[in-house]
Amino acid sequence: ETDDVWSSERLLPHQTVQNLTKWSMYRDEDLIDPHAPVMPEDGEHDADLEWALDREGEPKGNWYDKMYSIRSLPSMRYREQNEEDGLEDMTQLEELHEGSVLVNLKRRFDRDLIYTYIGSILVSVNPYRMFNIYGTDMVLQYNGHALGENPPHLFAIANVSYVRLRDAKQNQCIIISGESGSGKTEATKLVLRYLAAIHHKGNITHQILEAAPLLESFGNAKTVRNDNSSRFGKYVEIFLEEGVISGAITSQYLLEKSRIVFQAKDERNYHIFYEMVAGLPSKQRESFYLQEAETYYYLNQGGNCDIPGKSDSDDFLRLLSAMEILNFSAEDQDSIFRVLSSILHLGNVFFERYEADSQETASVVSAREIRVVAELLQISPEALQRSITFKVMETMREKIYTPLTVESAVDARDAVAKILYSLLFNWLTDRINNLVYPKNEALSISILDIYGFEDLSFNSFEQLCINYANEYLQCFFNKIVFKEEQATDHTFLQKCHYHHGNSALYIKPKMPLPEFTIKHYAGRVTYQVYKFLDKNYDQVRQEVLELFINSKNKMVANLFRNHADSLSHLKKGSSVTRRHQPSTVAAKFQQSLLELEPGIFDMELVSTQLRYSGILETVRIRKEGYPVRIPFGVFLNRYKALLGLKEPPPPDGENCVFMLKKLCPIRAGSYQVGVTKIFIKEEVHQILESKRDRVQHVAALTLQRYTRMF
Ligand code: AOV
Ligand code: MG
Repeated sequence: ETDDVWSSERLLPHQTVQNLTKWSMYRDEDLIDPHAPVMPEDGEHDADLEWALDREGEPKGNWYDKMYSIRSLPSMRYREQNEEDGLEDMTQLEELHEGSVLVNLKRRFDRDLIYTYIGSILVSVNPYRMFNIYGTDMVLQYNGHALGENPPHLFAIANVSYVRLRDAKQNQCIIISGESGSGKTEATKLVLRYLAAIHHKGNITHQILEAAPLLESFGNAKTVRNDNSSRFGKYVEIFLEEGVISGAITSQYLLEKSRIVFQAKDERNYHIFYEMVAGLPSKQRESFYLQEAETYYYLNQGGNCDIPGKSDSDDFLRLLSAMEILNFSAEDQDSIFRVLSSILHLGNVFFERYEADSQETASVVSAREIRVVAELLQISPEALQRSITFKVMETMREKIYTPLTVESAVDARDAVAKILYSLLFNWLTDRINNLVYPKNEALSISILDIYGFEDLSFNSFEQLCINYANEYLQCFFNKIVFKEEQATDHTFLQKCHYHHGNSALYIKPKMPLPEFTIKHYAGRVTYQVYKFLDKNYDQVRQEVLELFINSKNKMVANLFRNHADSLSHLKKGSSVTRRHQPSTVAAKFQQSLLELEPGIFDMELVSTQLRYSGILETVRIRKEGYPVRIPFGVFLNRYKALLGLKEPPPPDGENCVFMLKKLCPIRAGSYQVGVTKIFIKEEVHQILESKRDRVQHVAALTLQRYTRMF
């Protein structure tokens, strides 16, 4: 039954650099209150448990007497571990420094163990080759088991998020961070697949799974770092109703628009263009006047239109089947390919410079392209040509047309291409959301997958945005992980170091160059601000909007009408677009473009990543602090059944400590008692949770036995 959702071949298509991804999981409310208790309230499952234990345990008298110790149950936490495999949980490292963390990760990596925990945070090292660890057998192995019971795996994280959602009735959020190419997007898809395999029902799950590769076709591209690099941020909420997936909402952020009109050396435009050009049946190709990818300026600037190991025509067929599953009508599909084709033709519109009244102006050389674009989009060719060669000023009585220079005309042309594509991308997301939108209110597990940190040979506005997004995420991560841990002077000091070291410094260049440097958490990046463009060119001009609103093509007209509507709700603001000039400071960044092979563990690269991703700090803090803090009442209620109690004892610290000591071997310093909460170490928490899982299992068996008896 689970097999069909696993059959997609889209997984792990191509590879470039090796990297490290860090996983973390938070509850929704952590976004607001980092001090919120980590433990859930007990749910209905405990009622069954109590019922079962009642039959066997027969608790009587005062609560101290009612206990029986279940310490004899084997603790899954201390599952046999092979010493040569290194430590599964780095909070257990005895000596803690960068070297020991690195050695541990490498030792595991060399034995094909790519996942390692830091408490409940998962670190993964991208192997760039597929291991057989994501099959149905693995899904079943991880389903319903606490973190420590199986070797580290992202399925364990996915399972925990589900269990917490169910028990605590709270929304969950999985945040994936790591630099470009580290495996975030693949991880997102694997989590989706895990959830789908276990909690699927009917078509909607299938549609949710197919939406991911569809959006990838339109929002991912080959970069020098990653053959399948996400060029937009994605936040997917998966809604679960009574244990099955009931819908999803995808939010997307900041698609990289400049790529539509410009690609750096060895990069490509969005996959979809190449897939369409390679895969469209010849009849449709002809009706859209399409030729080979190499003939289009918007596709050939990177120098190579192919990606080794990727078949664009096969992927196009897969895209068509995804569109079928997502109910795209033949008309929808036609409109989509029509818009995409028109963008390609638009890119081949060139201009000529001529002088009129001693003013430099642009005239269109490529009359044929203008005609084709106008025909495809069903707009007036004259109006199209005018809109990219003239600026219009409207007075009370008349319109004044001022001719544009060649440079401005190119910008105007590019602006039209960018708006067409980005509106199409938004439309696709909306379309998918409408289809799989949850019908009823339900709890959700969300996954955040953004573009990874980038430091390229030429960093422009896009890199600034991407790195800013990562900076923000890292800051959020710090806030959660480090704020959670204010137990000691030491962690306070760590926090100070951390924040101090990370503050974004603005560094002026020594020479008067049009660039600036920001000291990011992941290192210094110098950005080239070659020129700030006239804000008009990213803000689509009114006459361009009108031109497309009047299109005879329904979809094109709708795209622009909705856009115009939404604009009228927004205040006008300036925006900056990118200029494409060769960098004068490229050389010093060249070394950062590492070409790695599959299966190689680059110590230097991984150690840099360790440093900046705050992993070492995380291990230290998790190890030394008390990351789990539970209100007395919640603690006693949650674990009461482990001691055969029906009612929890009065909520105070003393009772918590008593219960804790009964349940696990306690060392000095493995817990602290606060005013309203008990603070415990990660490993103690895991022992408690494992026992609770085990008791629930025993309870289920007991229930079965009773059912059979009657
Ligand atoms: P990213 O999402 O983190 O980069 P991807 O998820 O696209 O990175 O991963 C890049 C490549 O690494 C994939 O195309 C696979 O070839 C390989 N890969 C990823 N995860 C695994 C895995 N678990 N096992 C084997 N190979 C893997 V970016 O989107 O660029 O930040 O903006
Ligand atoms: Mg990605």
